[in-house]
Amino acid sequence: MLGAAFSTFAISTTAQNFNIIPKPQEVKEGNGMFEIKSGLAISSDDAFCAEYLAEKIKNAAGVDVVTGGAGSATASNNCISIKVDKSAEIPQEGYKLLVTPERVEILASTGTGAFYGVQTLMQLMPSAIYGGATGFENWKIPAVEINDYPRFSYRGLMLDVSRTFFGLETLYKFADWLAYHKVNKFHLHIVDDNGWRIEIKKYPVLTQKGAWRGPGEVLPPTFGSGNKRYGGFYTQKEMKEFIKYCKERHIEVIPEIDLPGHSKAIAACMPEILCQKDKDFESVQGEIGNVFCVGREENYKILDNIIKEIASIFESDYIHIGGDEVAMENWLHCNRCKELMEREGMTSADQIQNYFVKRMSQIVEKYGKKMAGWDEIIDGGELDKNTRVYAWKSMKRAHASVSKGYPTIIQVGEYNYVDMKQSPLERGHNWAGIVPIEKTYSLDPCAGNSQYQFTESQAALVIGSQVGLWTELLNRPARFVEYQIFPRLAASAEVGWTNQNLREWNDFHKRLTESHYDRMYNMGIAFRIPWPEVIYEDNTLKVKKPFKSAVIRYTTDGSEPTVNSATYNGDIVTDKPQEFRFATFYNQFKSITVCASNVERYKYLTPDVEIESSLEAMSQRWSIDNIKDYDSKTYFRSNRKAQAGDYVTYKFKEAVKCSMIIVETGIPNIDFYGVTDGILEYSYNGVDFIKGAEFADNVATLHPDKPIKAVRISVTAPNDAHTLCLQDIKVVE
Ligand code: TNX
Repeated sequence: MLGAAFSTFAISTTAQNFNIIPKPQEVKEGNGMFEIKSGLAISSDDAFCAEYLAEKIKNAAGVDVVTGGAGSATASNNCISIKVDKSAEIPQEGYKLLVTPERVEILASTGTGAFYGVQTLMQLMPSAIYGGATGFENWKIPAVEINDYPRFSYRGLMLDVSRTFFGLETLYKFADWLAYHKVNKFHLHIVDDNGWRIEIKKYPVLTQKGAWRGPGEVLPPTFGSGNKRYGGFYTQKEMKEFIKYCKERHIEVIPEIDLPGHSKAIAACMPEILCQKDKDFESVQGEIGNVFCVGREENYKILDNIIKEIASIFESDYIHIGGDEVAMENWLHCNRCKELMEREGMTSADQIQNYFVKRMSQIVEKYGKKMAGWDEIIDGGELDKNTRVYAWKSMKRAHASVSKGYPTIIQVGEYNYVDMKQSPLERGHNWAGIVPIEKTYSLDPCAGNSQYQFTESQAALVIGSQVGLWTELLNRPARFVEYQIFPRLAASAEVGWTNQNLREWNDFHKRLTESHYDRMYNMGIAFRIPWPEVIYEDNTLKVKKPFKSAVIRYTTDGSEPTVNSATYNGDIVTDKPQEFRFATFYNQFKSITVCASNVERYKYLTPDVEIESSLEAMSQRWSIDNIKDYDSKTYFRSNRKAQAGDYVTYKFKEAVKCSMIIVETGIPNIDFYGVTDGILEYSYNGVDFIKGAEFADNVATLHPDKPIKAVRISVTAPNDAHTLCLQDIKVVE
């Protein structure tokens, strides 16, 4: 048992001296340090915990460590003892950690609790513990007593591996990273329109064909996969091994097979699952042919076969069946669905969805699992009250879910969607707003928001929260998956773990920037670094560091700052502020590059322009006129994919003298559905065109040396989306 030594510990109300994330429920500071020395003994009731910790210490501190069963090291002073005692009065997943100058003890009532005790202990060590860098000096752990347990039993991450495929190496890294943050659920969005990513033995076609997109594949290229074959999948064997790895780290892997919409990948392989109708209706994402027919009885046999295999691969009690964003009009025009409606006395599409969801719950239960789904599943009729609802659209929908009595996970866009931009300047979606880490941190899952507050009994139905990464925009830049998830996941981990009264943004931010950045760095995570705020005033560039220890580097010639650029050390007096570029650095990682926010980087011209194009607009809203008004909020969307030979010519009324023309394609500021393969040409006389630049990442740039009359986008291969979006060109003086 933990010794009487506690009484000598002063109680400190915050753990900030230790900068632990997620913040423990109770921390009592002690005196002195425990020093890790060679010959360290780790005794444990939990062999995995002992080996896990020993491995980390051996690699990082370079000392010998011996491990053994419980009690094996109690006599020794140089020891860490990990005790799992079922009868200990410690909550599930909770632990007590005692560090004195003599010894370290972890006590828990479950292996999970012991594992989390180990995680906290690691955070008390130098962050090299995560990096495996040997030879680090001063392996000391401050004396402390921590009593800790999670607020919520569900603390998760959702990752969409369909739109962008992530290989197993990435998944394994994430498992480690989640464990370090005491996150215990890994929700894999494993099937969507743009790729089927798990082997199903009964239907090998799903991964032979449905896992691939590209020219000549059953799935068209999209989201930057371009004019090449793109895809991948996990075999059942691989997935089972991964699940085992996660389980050792106390992480449950929850599979999602998104149904009955978002099903283009399977429909492309097995078109017979679709409705019988003469017209196609698009999903919100512009996909057609992606909805299961609800009236086709054979479909339930197929789904039964699939769920049977999913249930045997994944150990989770839950199977998530999606249910979101279904283009339901398809059902209302399908003979079989109409017959079904008639037979069942249904009058609305929501009821058809409810019928489908109920059939799915029967199948899921047949294989010993419980069903989960997105918040749309609560519409159109009742479901079993054990159904787990993932609220995503809004707090209003979360409120609707708990009001109807369903256990609910909060993954609400405006707080938890880490595919959203972190600032207006960064890549990402924005339909749920800008989601900076402060916003993620500000969520109290049990509270709702000012408009939709939860009563006590409603709050009791909230079993946790998670951040989710959808991956339409994840094709670039490199390691963007880490950039989007971290450190927002650290904030979310604390939302899930730490009691609300202990949480405060400034305190979290301090722990994050003083210690956790360094931990993440050592974990090998290319996390997002905030950029400096720069303003130009009184002939001076003034920089506000985004955090105390931030290193800001800058250039004076408009180029990208690098690790070798000058370090900012105070105000810069200049009359050429537009030439300066700044970025925050964390060793080799850096923030986005900015210039002074009140200085125009370029001076843009707005010459009168006429457009000629082989493409037609999807509708009046997306008219070609939108790209000649120099209003970046309006843009053009074509009614089809672009093909080789398609063109768009911007013809100036008068020849324009300018230093540069930047042609960005795709949705402005979100930057997808652009030109995949194409060239930008220009003309001095409006008739003869000269090849200028090739499009790369949707953009091409020209530097004309005399006044020009026209620029032309010439598409050389199909773009990797169902539509092509175009913007105003940027003409730089
Ligand atoms: C909505 S969230 C979706 C996803 C998209 C996401 C983009 C949900 C259940 N459906 O299919 O990827 O928005 O943010």
